[in-house]
Amino acid sequence: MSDFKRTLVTCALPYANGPVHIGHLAGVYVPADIYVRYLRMRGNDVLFVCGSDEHGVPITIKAKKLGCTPQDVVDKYHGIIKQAFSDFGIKFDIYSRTSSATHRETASEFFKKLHDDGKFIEKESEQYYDEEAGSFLADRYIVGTCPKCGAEGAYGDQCEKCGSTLSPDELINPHSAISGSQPVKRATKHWYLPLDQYESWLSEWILDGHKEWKVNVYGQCKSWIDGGLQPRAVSRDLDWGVPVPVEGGEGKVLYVWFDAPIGYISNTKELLPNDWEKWWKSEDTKLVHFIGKDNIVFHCIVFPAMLKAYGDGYILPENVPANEFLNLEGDKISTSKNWAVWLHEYLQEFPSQQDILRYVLCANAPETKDNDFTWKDFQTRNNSELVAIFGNFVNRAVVLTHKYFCGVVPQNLKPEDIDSETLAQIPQIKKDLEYYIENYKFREALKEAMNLARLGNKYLTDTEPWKVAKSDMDRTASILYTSLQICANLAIAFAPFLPFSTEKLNRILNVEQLPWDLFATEDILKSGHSLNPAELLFAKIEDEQVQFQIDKLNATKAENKQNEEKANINEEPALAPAKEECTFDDFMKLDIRTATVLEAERVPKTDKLLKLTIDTGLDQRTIVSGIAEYYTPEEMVGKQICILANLQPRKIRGIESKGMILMAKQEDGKMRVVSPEERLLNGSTVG
Ligand code: B3M
Ligand code: ZN
Repeated sequence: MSDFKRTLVTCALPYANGPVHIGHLAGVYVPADIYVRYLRMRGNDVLFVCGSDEHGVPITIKAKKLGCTPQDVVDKYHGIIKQAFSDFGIKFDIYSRTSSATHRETASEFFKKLHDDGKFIEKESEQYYDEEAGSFLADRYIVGTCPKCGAEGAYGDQCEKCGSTLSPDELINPHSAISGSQPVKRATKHWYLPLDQYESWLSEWILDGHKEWKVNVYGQCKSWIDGGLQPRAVSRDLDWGVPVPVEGGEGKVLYVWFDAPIGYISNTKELLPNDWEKWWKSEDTKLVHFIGKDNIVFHCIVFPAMLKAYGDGYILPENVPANEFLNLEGDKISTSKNWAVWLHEYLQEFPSQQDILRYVLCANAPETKDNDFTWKDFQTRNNSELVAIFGNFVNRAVVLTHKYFCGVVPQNLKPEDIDSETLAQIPQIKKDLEYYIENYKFREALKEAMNLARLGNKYLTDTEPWKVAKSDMDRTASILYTSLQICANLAIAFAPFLPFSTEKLNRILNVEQLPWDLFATEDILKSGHSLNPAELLFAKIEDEQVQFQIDKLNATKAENKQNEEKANINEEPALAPAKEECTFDDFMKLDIRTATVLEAERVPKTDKLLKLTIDTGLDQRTIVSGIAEYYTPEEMVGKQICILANLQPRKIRGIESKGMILMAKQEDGKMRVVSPEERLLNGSTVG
């Protein structure tokens, strides 16, 4: 265990613009909760802090969609999210919200101090402005055609179709999502945190000082730092958020990523108004942020730079165990496409079965790479692990104890080697489990807990007390005594992972939660101790239940497809404007011919260029063409195309290109080569 006196654990504050789903749980909240429960069981002083992130554009967009105020949106979802966490046993010490008065004051004061201390730079820049709506447009409020994939409705910060990160300037045909009008550029002033000034400090702190961070986290930090950090705007032209508290800040609010992480501090303050500082300003506190991979830069670079700039003894995170993403049945989880398993819905369909989901999401957690949740896997893990191994073992041990010993832990009357050999394996399991949890490897840790159940199951199968009982009650007593000790160990090992089932198990064993210190010790359940009647720890998931869920997802998929098709029909891209008249002679100057692509390869160090060797009928020649965005080299080989054969040769990237490939270009950026309807001789003229 570490040398710290206390541990402050935070979880990313979910945006209060929708309910939470399995992706949230798997990536952030289940691992954090396991970690906290474990530390608590070991007697550590822990504070577990979270809350809703109620500012930012995602909230205002949702409000617009629903035709209500942002406050209505956050009030609704804050309640739903808080309830879902509590239903799943995620036991925060406080779950507050960034619209609270404490947060507003704290974030405001934080900004003001950095401002007054001269830690910001002020800059004017040109940003999109909607003249009809009379407001500046956040990146999310600018929509247009994606320059990468041609999809309509891409946002100024991202295309949801192809996942590319965009800037508003890249969008084709940008227009305002508020009024639909064409936005104009207008100058506006903002405050920036000059991250470049913190670059060498960050490099030393993370790249030299935290090599133990998860590879995905360390790697992202390294690429940000190596790429050179830029000043980041910490204010926005928006009317929803914490108002900028300094002169010139009218009509502006703090950037949501500036105020949200301060939420960790304000929520601590709200819970412990007189005692919060020891959690934030003492070198004895270990600060750990649990987050998803899209939040790494904010937690490892921006927030630490803010804390460093503020000074006053604020500590920095000791670790930031960020997870990758969880997909659902092979597709990216998407709130807008309703492609998710919502926690509140799960509980309606699988009442009181939170632990199955906790188990599956941890066993399959996206710790090192994106992972997939499937209902089939959910069923298999429940039926063949929780039910068949853990549940089955406990049930057999308890039922047999009731049958032969009236539910009282028997005496160890006739021990044999197999008993001590079995129990002797527990200390190693405990050690491994501890190592894995302390190093944020929760999947591996959970495997160890399940191995303990496997050990018990195997022990019963090997010793067969139901047979021995026919002739040797003393030996039966020892077997059940040993089995019940394993049950007690299981009630400790699984406690951080499966709180609801562990509670049941404790009830069956008739014990209060056993402390971690008893794990792998002898004689946890004394002979003479009475058990309660057996209950099933887990129930089988039937095929029909799984099929119901799959059908539901298929229906969502079909609906999405229909909507997409409708949208495509309604939103045909505009055509390019007609060109000026030309003479017949002008046209006749162009030598357009059919040709076949013989070879194709990418031009090294470019995204767009292919080098093609083509047969024009007249000769074989090289053309360099910017079509790599639309065709792979393999797709091009063998294609018959049309070329402008008499275009003046020119050098592109040092390669002589003779001619041009004719392409049809749709206004949204989509391009296709022009080919004769039927294959012709190469060199046939087009005119
Ligand atoms: N609300 C983003 C997210 O849910 C954000 C996290 C804030 S943590 C300070 O991805
Ligand atoms: Zn795209």
